[in-house]
Amino acid sequence: MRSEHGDVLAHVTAKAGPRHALLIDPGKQGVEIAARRALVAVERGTRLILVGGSTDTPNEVVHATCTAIQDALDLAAMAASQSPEGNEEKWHVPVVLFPGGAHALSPAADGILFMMLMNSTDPRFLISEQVRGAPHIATFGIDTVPTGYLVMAPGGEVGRVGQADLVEADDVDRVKANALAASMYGFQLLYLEAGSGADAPVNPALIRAARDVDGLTLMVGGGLRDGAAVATAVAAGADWVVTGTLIEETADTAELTRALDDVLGGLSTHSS
Ligand code: 1GP
Repeated sequence: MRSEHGDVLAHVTAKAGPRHALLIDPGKQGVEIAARRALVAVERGTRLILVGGSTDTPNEVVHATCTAIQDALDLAAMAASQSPEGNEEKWHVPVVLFPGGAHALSPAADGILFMMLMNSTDPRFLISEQVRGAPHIATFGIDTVPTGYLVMAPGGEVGRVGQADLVEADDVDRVKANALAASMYGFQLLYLEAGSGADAPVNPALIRAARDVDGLTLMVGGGLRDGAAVATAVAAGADWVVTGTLIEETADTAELTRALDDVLGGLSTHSS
């Protein structure tokens, strides 16, 4: 299925080199700030906007946030189309739901990471929320990206809310087994999560363990705070790096731009 911003599954799984996704948590920022941050991020080179969080993200708030971001990107695309130096294509970045449950959906998104929290001990996060959400997603007609979601220690809020049996930093065999299971389920994307605001990102050895399994696009997030950490994750095999907290902590556009340029710089400075 093609949304206004193209085929989301094809975009996410494209072999396009390492890319950056900005996480906008609608529970942690107003809609105007969210839209401004997304705009600056795309201007600097971010290729995906994820919208979601573990708490305080009811449908109305998620919808208002997706709408504001889409409006801002559409306006920028229109301005670019009318300028001889403008690059309209650059602004066609999908806005994708990264939901905490079936209560955090919006038809204004281009797609959704349709996730199984693989190490949750609660059936809600393994299958029940997905079943509750599926009819709404079908009505919206938005793209779905079949995603395995695995939460590592320390896990933060998502580990607590999602009742995850956390993967420890040295448990490479467990990550490999989860990656194999994700692949056998037909998931296209595997998201390795340390938890938003984690004091340490996912251990690169765990990323390498997942990378060993062919065919999965790997997304890594939680605790990535600078270009060096991004470079380490990319060298270990991450296709996508996700940052949220770092951007939420910036006070103005200049700081935001500096933080984004540092993170995006990490995509190209890795040595494999
Ligand atoms: C959380 O992986 C994301 O789901 C981003 O984490 O907020 O630590 O960047 P941070």
